[in-house]
Amino acid sequence: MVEKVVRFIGKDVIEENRRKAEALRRLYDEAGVTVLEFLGGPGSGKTTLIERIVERMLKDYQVDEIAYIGGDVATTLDTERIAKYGIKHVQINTGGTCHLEVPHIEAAIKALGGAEALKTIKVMIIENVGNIICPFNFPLGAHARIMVADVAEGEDKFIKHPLSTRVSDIIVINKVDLADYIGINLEKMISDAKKLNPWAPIFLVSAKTGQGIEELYSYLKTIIERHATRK
Ligand SMILES: Nc1nc2c(ncn2[C@@H]2O[C@H](COP(=O)(O)OP(=O)(O)OP(=O)(O)O)[C@@H](O)[C@H]2O)c(=O)[nH]1
Ligand SMILES: [Mg+2]
Repeated sequence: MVEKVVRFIGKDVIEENRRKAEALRRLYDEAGVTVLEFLGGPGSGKTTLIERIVERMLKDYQVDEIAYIGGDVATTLDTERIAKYGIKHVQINTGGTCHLEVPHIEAAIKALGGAEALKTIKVMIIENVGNIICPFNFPLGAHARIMVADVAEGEDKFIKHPLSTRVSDIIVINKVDLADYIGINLEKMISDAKKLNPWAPIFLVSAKTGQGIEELYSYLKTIIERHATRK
């Protein structure tokens, strides 16, 4: 009998989540809901960006057609910010885990009223836990995974996190209003991101001033509308 065994189970857990995420995607598609997932490091501006997007979305969609699932380790702070807009919302507290997994989303959908209620929702926004590594390894079946990196994190963020950059469908460089103050070379950030992921469109935005929000929103709306017509 072997007494000392070191097992690396991470891959199995990731694979299992990936399989479950495919089932979740089928559930979204059957319900006709488009799911947008925002991921990125702590404080990169995910909630602020979602606030700007929801404000814009409310000009095109009914308030009860939009839902938000907020992933956070311990607080309800972000969900409180989004709840102000009157959209459907659920908080998930992971209790320490640095990312959301499929069972978290299944529980959130149940809290929203289950598969039937999902049919009344047109767009479901998921904000993952603030972390630039773990959430990217655990897909949640979203139609678009939006990586939010901010200039204050340093211009090397994409190179340092190539896997996160590669699995993203859309890349947002946020807080561009601060770029000059902290001497960030935006061109370098863009070219690094493009080298790692030539397929993802890159949006330069400031969730604070509103710069670039309309362009990002138009792109997201195209995804939502394209999906709705396939229903
Ligand atoms: N200057 C500037 N500040 C911003 C911008 N976007 C967000 N912030 C600020 O950055 C801080 C963090 O923003 P949040 O939106 O809470 O960041 P987050 O990514 O949701 O944070 P976690 O959920 O904790 O990971 C807040 O003080 C925001 O006001 C921006 O475009 N420019
Ligand atoms: Mg947040």
